[in-house]
Order: sequence, then C-alpha cells, then structure tokens
Amino acid sequence: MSKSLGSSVKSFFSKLFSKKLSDKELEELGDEFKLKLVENDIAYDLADVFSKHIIDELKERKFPIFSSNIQNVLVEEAKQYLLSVLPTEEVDLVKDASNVVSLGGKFIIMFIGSNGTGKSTTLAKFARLFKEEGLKPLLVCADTFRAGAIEQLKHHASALNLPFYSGKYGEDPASVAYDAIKFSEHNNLNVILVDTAGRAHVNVNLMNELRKIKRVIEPNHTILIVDALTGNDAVEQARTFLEFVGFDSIVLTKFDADVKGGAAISVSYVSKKPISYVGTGQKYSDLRHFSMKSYVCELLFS
Ligand SMILES: Nc1nc2c(ncn2[C@@H]2O[C@H](COP(=O)(O)OP(=O)(O)O)[C@@H](O)[C@H]2O)c(=O)[nH]1
Ligand SMILES: [Mg+2]
Repeated sequence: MSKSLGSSVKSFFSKLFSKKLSDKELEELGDEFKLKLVENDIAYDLADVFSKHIIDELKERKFPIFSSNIQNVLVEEAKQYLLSVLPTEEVDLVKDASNVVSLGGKFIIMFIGSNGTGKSTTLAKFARLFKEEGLKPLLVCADTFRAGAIEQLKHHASALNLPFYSGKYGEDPASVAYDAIKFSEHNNLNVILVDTAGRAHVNVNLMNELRKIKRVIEPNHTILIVDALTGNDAVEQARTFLEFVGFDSIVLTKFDADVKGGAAISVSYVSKKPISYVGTGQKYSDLRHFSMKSYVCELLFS
C-alpha cells in the first residue's frame, strides 16, 4: 500500500522536473496525482486540496532541474503539508485513565460506530490493556437492541475474566449505561467501557439514542470505531457520527488486512480527530498505538 503511493509521488515529481511545464501540463499532472491518492483510498476532498496545493507550490518555486535530490525535497514538501492539515496529536488512553484514577476518579470510554466495524472486539482489547496496567475495567453492554449483543460482550468479559454489566433487551440503553456507572462505583471499578448499538449510521433513532447515552454518562473519551476496509463509507461514517454524536478519537480496525492505508488519512482529515489506536487482528492483544507522523512518513518515503 504505502510503497505504491511513495513511488507514485516520486514518479510524479520526476516527470514534473524533466522539462518546464505549461499550466495545462501542470493541471494534468495534478489530476494524475489526485487520482493516485484517491486510488490509495484517500478521501476525494483531501486528494483534491492536496494536489492543488502541491501544484500551486510548484508554480511558485524555482528548483535546479538537474539536482539529484529534488524528488526528496518535494516529497518532504508534501509531508510537511500533509502533517499541517492532519491531526497529529498522539493519544494514550492508559495514561489518561491512570491519571484520572490516581486522583480518585473513574474513567469512562464510550464506543460508537456502525455495525460490524469491531466495536465489541476493540472494547475487549482495551479492557485487557487496562487490566494489564493494574486498572479495574468494567465491560458494559448498552446495546439492548440487537439480538446476541449482550451475550457477545459477556463472552468477551468471561474470556478476560473481567466484570460485566448489561440490562435487558428492550430497555432504555441510556438508563442501562447510567446504572452501570452506579454499579462500578459500588464495586470499586475504575475504567468503564461502554459498548453501544450499531445499525446503519444513517439511522436517526440510533443517533438520538447515542446522544442520550453520552449526555447521561458524560464519557471522558468517546471513540469512533471505523473499519479500514470500508473505504469511502468510512469517511461518511466519520462525518455522520461527528455531526450527530461527536467523538474524541478514532480507532481503525482491520488494519492487519491488505488495506490501502489512505483510510487513516481520510477519516482523520474529514473529522479533524486523531487516530488513537489501530486494530491489527482478532486477538485481544492486537491493538496498537497510532502515530500520524510515522504513518505519513512511511506512506511518502517508502
Ligand atoms: N482482522 C481483524 N478483524 C477484526 C478486527 N477488529 C474486529 N475484527 C472482527 O470483525 C468482526 C466484527 O467485530 P465486532 O466486534 O463484533 O463488531 P461490532 O458489531 O462493531 O461490535 C469480528 O469477526 C471481529 O473478530 C481487527 O482489527 N482485525
Ligand atoms: Mg458489537
């Protein structure tokens, strides 16, 4: 994935500086470059803005045409630009939770996202991580809608040997979440991980339900789970959940599969929220920190 983009950037620049270019040629190259970005699953908006910016930059600047490191200089230019328009903040939820807990508080994380993106699995991965760090997580199922949702999360909790809380099917998910917080207080649990229903992200009832849960439990951090394999739909999901519910960071799942990593750039670009972690497999230990800086470098320089 990253290789094809890195080499296309280089071949783009090598064409560009073999001769002096007219506006028309610059425009054609801009379009070609934009297409390459889109092919790498980078959102159209970003690909468009990015290629326009680079073309404008090249129009203005003078470069020694026979310089051997010119491509590197320009890839560096592209890197600087990309990092200036993307959120590069790195998120460490173990550190954040530990800080809150050490002051006697509790840390609440709400997981939102479309069906099948990996919400429950990722929640379980976080639960394992917090447990390993000596914190006391509680897994909460605030999905009272989808058949099997409660049993599925309960299964994860028992596999991890951790406490679990849920209501009954048909109950108001916000009141289940509220009761779960009370339960955690009575049982000395300090990291509360709240799973929510998925359905289609265009579902108005779901958005209202999620907003209500969020209002009731006031999470310290809300995570949007996005499946890296869903391409453009991932961008739409990020837009919709941001507008109707709001979130603090994104976890991209299925980053292990053969993805064209552009989804990482596009979802973060459209929402202006950082990618905190990525899911790299189906095992509980398959959760990694994400650094946009390292990622962009890898994408452009390899
Ligand atoms: N390969 C891979 N599969 C994942 C990852 N995260 C979740 N899955 C799988 O995706 C499927 C849906 O996950 P689930 O947690 O049930 O999604 P939910 O409907 O959002 O709760 C399951 O088969 C998971 O094992 C990941 O990072 N990599
Ligand atoms: Mg689920």
